Amino acid sequence: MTISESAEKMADGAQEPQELTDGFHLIIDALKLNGIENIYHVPGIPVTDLGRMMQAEGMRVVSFRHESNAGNAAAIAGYLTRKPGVCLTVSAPGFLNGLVSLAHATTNCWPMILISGSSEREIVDLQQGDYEEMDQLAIAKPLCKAAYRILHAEDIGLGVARAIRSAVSGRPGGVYLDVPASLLGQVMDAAEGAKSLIKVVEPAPAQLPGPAAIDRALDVLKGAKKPLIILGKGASYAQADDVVRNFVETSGIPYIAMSMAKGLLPDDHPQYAGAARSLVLKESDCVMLVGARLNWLLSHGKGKQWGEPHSKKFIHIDIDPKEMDSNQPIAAPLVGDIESTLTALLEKMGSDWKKPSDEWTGAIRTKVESNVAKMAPKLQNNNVPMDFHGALGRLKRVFADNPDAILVNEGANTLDFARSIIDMHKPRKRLDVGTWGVMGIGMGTAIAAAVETGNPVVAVEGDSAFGFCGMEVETICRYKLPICVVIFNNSGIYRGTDTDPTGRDPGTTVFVPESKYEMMMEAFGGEGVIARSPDDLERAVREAIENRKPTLVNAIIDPQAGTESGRIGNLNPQSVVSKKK
Ligand code: ADP
Ligand code: TPW
Ligand code: MG
Repeated sequence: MTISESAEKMADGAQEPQELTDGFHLIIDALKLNGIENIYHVPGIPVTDLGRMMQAEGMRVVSFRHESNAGNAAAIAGYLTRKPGVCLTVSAPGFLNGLVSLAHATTNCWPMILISGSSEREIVDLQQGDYEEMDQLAIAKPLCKAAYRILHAEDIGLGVARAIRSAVSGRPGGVYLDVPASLLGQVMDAAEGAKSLIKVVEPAPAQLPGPAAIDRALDVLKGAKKPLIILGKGASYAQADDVVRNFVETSGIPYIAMSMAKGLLPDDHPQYAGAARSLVLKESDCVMLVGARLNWLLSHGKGKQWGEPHSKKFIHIDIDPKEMDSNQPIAAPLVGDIESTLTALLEKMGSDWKKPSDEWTGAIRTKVESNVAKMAPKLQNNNVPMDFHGALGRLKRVFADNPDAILVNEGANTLDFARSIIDMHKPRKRLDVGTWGVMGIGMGTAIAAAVETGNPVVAVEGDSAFGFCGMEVETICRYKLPICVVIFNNSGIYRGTDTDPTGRDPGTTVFVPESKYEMMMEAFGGEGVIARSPDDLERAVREAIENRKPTLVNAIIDPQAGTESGRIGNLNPQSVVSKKK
């Protein structure tokens, strides 16, 4: 019903005045009914009032300076909560700015919904040049898990329910929800509207592998002499922390954790083989993947790093059947959710499970201890200018004393060194660039981490990485969030030493040397600190965690300290021709 129709109906006096609702409120009610309380947003036509009304209705609406950052916030909110993180944007350009993060969420298997306003369908479809004209639904479709458009107010409940279920069921991912401007103003009877809403029942149903699959996997495990478990961010997403721990400890199998799975069990766990990664990947004869894909981050399960070809059997737990055999033959596929699958395995393992030999676990322990001892003196250096080890050695201590603090991490060297140096002690406390290695996730991630958990957040940022999202320090100050941004300022991408061979311009990877990033935080009322020594750095970060004030620590790092592309320099294409020059 249009506004004029319903007004007419009320005016003719034939009936009781009708209580009405509209598209704006139905969207809000549908989200709230499904437990979605936080919205990551950039206002503008046609969604400005929607954002305002969401706030008025008690939702937490965080207004960003750029949709990429709002979208990255929604993506990580999905990872942290197992509910879709919601990003709300305007049409065409705002939608496109949000779309990268929707694709990022999908790639990482995190549930997210991008709700974008859109222009008049009739004009868009005839390409008559409407305000911010774009066929958003068609553009979103190939980049996310599902995409829907709602045309009628009475379908809002259904549209939101479909979006939620699509985002969180099976392998989670990003969903696009197209909300035409004309939908928001549509009115309908309030009671009918309330009845049209859907509370999604069991949005992510448990999924169990059959008993034969469980037996097969246990047979493969029993036959292994040198088994290894790899925990991925699917395992930390699953929030089955106790079951994961119980399985690892009951099996006695050494494990390594992919970047965002660090801390799922504490990194100082006696079975943690992180510091002997090369040894276990090479020598193991059976690898059990738990919520981790054999993608580029694990060299597709082959190559020198993995030892002799065909020397291992793989067991793989994943909710998506298509993941099996994607890179290596999987001897024992376990298609199911991690909690149900590990529980089923545990039930059949019983209490007298034979743990791996001391020979295998002992060799790993020896390697871990010698590598940790080798690293220790480097981490204690107090060099000025700082190198990555000196600076991160101090942050390692800060996180050991503050296990609930959330570490957000991006950059190249800054990412790779921090990942291996800073131990995580609790699940889902390390948030980073994910499967694509996206620069610029830092501020959106930090903001959502603070909003969703209330915990203090320390964002350890390469200076380049920070540049992709730095304007959100204003958002951090405006919402008074307990976020400490630490910029590892080596004056460049990878290093600060590049030059232009012609002498005309700065080198392509360098920035203004020793830029005063701390002034950006001061500009908006936060604390800005320059740290030149590890002592300065440690003091400033401890203080920021303690007082929960928005803080930016500009940590000046030796421009020579990094290496090209951090630890993945081998992925840069090479040519004999360019080498010769
Ligand atoms: P990492 O980068 O840490 O190796 P990936 O993102 O590559 O992790 O892999 C995560 C995997 O976890 C995905 O294949 C996804 O389908 C899977 N997954 C997500 N949630 C669950 C769950 N609840 N149970 C089982 N598998 C899951
Ligand atoms: C969206 C390519 C990978 S790492 C990096 C870039 C630009 C910056 C590294 O410099 P930084 O870290 O952050 O100063 P450090 O410690 O090594 O000096 N655009 C996007 N994503 C990626 N990954 C890139 C470009 C890249
Ligand atoms: Mg840098």
